[in-house]
Amino acid sequence: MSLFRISSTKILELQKACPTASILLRGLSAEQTNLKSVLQEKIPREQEKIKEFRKKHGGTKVGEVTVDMMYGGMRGIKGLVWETSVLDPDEGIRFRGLSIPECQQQLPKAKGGEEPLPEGLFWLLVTGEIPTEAQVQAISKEWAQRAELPAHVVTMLNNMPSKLHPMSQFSAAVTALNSESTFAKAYSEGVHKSKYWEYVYEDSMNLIAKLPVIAATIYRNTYRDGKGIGAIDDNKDWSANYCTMLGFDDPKFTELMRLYLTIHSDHEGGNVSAHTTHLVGSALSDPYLSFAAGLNGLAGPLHGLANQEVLVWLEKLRKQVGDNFTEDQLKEFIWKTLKSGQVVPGYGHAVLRKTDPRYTCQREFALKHLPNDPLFKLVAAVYKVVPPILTELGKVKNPWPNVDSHSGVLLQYYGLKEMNYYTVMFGVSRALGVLAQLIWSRALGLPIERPKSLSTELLIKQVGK
Ligand code: CMX
Repeated sequence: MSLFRISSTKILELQKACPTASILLRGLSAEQTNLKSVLQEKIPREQEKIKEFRKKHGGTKVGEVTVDMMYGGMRGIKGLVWETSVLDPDEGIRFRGLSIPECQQQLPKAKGGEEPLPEGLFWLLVTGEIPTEAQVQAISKEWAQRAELPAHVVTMLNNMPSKLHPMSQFSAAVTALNSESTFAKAYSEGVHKSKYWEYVYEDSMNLIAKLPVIAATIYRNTYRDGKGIGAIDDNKDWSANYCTMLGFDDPKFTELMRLYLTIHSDHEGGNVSAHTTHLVGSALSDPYLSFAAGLNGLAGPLHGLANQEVLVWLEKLRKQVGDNFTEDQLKEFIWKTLKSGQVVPGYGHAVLRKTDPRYTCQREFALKHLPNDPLFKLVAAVYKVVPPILTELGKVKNPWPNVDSHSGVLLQYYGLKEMNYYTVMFGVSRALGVLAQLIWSRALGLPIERPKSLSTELLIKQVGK
């Protein structure tokens, strides 16, 4: 049944005439396994909706900016539109309206598996709809078929010095992939701007497909014998292929990776990696250049690198207190960290004000699969001791753990011990969110980003008036 040939104008008319039309259309897109075709139908409707909204409410105020906000990292300023997810300070992230437990429940899983497939999460982020199993399988296949790396990127990766941090290798390789950009080529040939999103879509799909190959090559070159990572299997999902290429064959580890790659994907638009990808993309730099810029931001210790920092910190703590520690010993170590002017990695957040649900779901995974692991017991004990201490400090707005506080212990348990590599895995996942948004940013014709800045001198003059 090829109902997808209905024009978008017809669909808009249908929606206006019949309130149940959206449900009907949802039914139609459930039959379509080609993500680009689903988008082709959705984009004109969304463009029209936003046009109407801006016509009516373009001048409506949504907030105010204070001097403290300007000096304080723009906290709380509503200045960006981000379609794929929204972060509530108390409840945590919702991907297109779905919480993490809802995603775990509703997104398709691998045969015999319990955790959601990141392919399904990507479909949800791009379309706003929960995909069918057939749609998820189509994405797995498509990514497997797009995974091959160009020879120059393989050569480049194989010649990286092993002392170069895996995140630097990662962002350099993604930058070099821009030789393959269909967007950059189409732009240089003068493509019409209404077509930008189609090329950004193609680049994004190719990039996501290639990321596990790049990431696994970095792992094996840096920490193993550097021998070939093997071939991508068309019949395996994205996470399973990644695990095999890394050299891990425990099905429980693959399940962990499906969960890991799902929950690290998106955290609305203002965080450093998302905002950077968006900002660079707004200059019409192609998706490879935009995402590589985002990766460089993710590599900062206050952002994604915190998952590496947590493990370094935990190892020091364990070395000092052993496995039969007391709460007082933990407190002493935490205060020592704070008094030496360092942060407790994995705790605090710029937006969240409660325990991160991404922490909670990883804790639940640990309680189910590794309840007696000594490192997990240490992480669980730290969870009791750190929040009251950070609260006592008086200045920390969120004393609760974030996602990075728990990911490393799970990876350690399954034998992926090289903590300098952890942020690369975060990066593979982060691509899903920021590239889903990049497709929409070009589809909606969002302009080059250019907020106004002021000097302190001018600000004093202006406020003093
Ligand atoms: N340990 C010690 N001090 C902390 C702290 C922590 N975990 N979290 C915040 N603070 C301090 C800040 O450094 C700041 O101190 P100064 O005023 O002396 O500079 C003060 O508390 C107020 O900060 P805040 O408003 O609560 O937090 P911010 O929004 O400025 O920063 C974050 C947020 C995440 C950078 C911060 O909590 C932090 O450094 N945490 C540790 C690093 C970490 O886990 N990062 C990962 C975050 C998740 C991710 O992006 O992956």
